[in-house]
Amino acid sequence: MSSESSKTENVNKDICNFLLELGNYERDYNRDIHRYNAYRKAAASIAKHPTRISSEKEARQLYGVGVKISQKIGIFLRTGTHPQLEEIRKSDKNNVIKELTRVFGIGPAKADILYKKGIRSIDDLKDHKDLLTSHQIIGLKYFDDFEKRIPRSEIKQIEAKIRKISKKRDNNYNLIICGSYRRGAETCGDIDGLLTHNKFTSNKPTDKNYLNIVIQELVKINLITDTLSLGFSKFMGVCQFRKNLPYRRIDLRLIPKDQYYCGILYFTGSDIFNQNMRAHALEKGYTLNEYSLRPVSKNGVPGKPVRISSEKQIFDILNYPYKKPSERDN
Ligand code: 8DG
Ligand code: CA
Ligand code: CA
Repeated sequence: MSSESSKTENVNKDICNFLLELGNYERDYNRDIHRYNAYRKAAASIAKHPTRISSEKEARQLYGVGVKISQKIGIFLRTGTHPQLEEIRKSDKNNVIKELTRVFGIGPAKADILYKKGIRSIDDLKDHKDLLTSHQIIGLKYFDDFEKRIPRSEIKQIEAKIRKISKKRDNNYNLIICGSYRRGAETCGDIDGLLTHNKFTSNKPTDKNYLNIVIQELVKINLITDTLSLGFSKFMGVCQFRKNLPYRRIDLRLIPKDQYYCGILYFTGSDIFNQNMRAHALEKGYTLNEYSLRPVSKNGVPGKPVRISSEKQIFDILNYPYKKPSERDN
């Protein structure tokens, strides 16, 4: 995710890929999300390092790189590989799980079930759609397209279109695209849109289906082609900007106006950046999530949400150095 979006050339790309491969293995095979995060954090930090790392010691000095990971980097630098990596690459089950989890909607647990049922490849899956949910069948249908990165220019056009259609329906709608797009990436994995409506706030319950209204309009003009899921505040689906262009994964969320800034902060990411900022918030006696920033009392009970009027204000309250979206890789 972050290697594609980095703006300067990464002279330590081989080391990052090595760590990400070990990390993915921990996530997909051992379901160890902590180890996975540790590898990702180290890789993100190394990706930003401007010069070539030449030793274990040098790696150890970087933020987010612990003793064990730096030792592995030392071995990788000396030998060009690592015994653990060789093991992973030899394992048939791991390779199958790696292939099956490339289908959107198939996670490691499902891949494991499919493996046990004898599925060994994407082609096998095509003959056994009965083992898949409707969600996963869509993932399989658009398998090739979903692997393609989305050029920034295309998202920009999709953004303009959704904005125009929703505003035409009701001028109180506002749209912002977050995720890697807002961080300035030249290509993105999917589209993460946040929708607000001037009359929709968290303290005023409503039975008006603000999100569904927009989705229906987008279906009408054939921009949205498939729906994976649609609830009151969250849509997941597929869109196509123009015939002959690839089908793209799109998520749209409706957020109450009063939760707008915590929402865009969260959905802009990166996820590593969010984790770090949330950990910092806790140290400062606050709890931060996609909805709100709340002070935590001494006995651990979160208080009322702070009224927020800009994204920067969240940083200021937490005494956390402000980072522009393009600087939020970790
Ligand atoms: P990409 O799509 O170009 O690969 O990168 P991305 O836009 O950064 O990733 P994403 O998976 O689409 O997630 C969008 C944002 O949502 C992400 O930047 C930060 C936030 N987010 C978290 N944790 C998680 C999580 O566990 N899953 C997802 N989907 N998003 C998360 O902070
Ligand atoms: Ca995204
Ligand atoms: Ca997304």
